[in-house]
Amino acid sequence: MTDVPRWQQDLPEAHLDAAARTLGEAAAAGRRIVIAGHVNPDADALGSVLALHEALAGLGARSLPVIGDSPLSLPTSLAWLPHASQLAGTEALPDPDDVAVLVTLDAASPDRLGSVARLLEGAGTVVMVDHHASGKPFGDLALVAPRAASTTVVLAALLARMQVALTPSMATCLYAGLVADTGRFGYSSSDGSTLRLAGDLVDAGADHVQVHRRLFATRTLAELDLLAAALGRLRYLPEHRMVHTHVTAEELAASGANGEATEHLVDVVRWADVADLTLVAKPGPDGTWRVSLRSEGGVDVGRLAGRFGGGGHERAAGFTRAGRVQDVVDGVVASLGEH
Ligand SMILES: [Mn+2]
Repeated sequence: MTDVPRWQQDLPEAHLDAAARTLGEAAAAGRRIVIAGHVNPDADALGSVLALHEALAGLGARSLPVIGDSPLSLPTSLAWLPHASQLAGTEALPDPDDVAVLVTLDAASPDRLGSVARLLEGAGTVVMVDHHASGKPFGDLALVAPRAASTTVVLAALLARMQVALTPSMATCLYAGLVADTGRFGYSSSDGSTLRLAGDLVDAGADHVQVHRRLFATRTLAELDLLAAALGRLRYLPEHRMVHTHVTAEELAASGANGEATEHLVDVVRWADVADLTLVAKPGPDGTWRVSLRSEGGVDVGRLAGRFGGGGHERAAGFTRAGRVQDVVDGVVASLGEH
């Protein structure tokens, strides 16, 4: 085996061991383990939750995979993942006293857990598994590795530590999170260890063809209409090499799409050859804008988003803000000028 991957250098071995032991013991005793991903789940959150659920149920735990959204609605690109139908929403949350272990996945802060956050107080042990640099570790045991390309990377190491043999369905879930969060291995967060893990997952039976087709190569006509609307109002600010656009609430409603259709919008807009910085604003609840930022390296958008109460990574981040969309863009531009 090669050297310890760079991401794992940030994660104390003792934490991995302690988490593996806590989960193994609770599972062997048939205790209740709640596994929660962040609200409005992406492939990394969902893939992590479902893979760990299968592993722990297989070890004997009363495992409950949850997302703290109410109502819970999964994007069609992810709803096909193995065990997704077992996912519970807010209504199925057990009494906190009945929870031996709560595992949170891909959630950088308690508020990202939605209604599941109320279990943080009463649960026996809280294990946090995440890879966001912007988060504040919480819980009893934090497995946070900012240089890990995805939460599924950290989880795969934890499962290995627990000596769980990966099934094809676990591998598919882990692979989905890995390939999505790495931009199909195109971001700088990937290194040799990332690609070796991908190889191991495919060897374990991950259905990488299906993951690719469902996540990246299937869109409804309505979603393509939405994309056309966004690209139709693309603007370029040469002084900041910044490209920005937005979609309106009316367009979003007309597309019949949930958040999923707009999830990848920013990754198309950033194709602009002149774009060092990309901003896409999407309508959120109560007249807010959900702003996605992407950087090609010159600007740390995680810090930029932080100034507006958001967060994320150096090259991919976001924040939510109320007001007119032009004011949101102007605010970001003004903030760039200050640095
Ligand atoms: Mn992630």
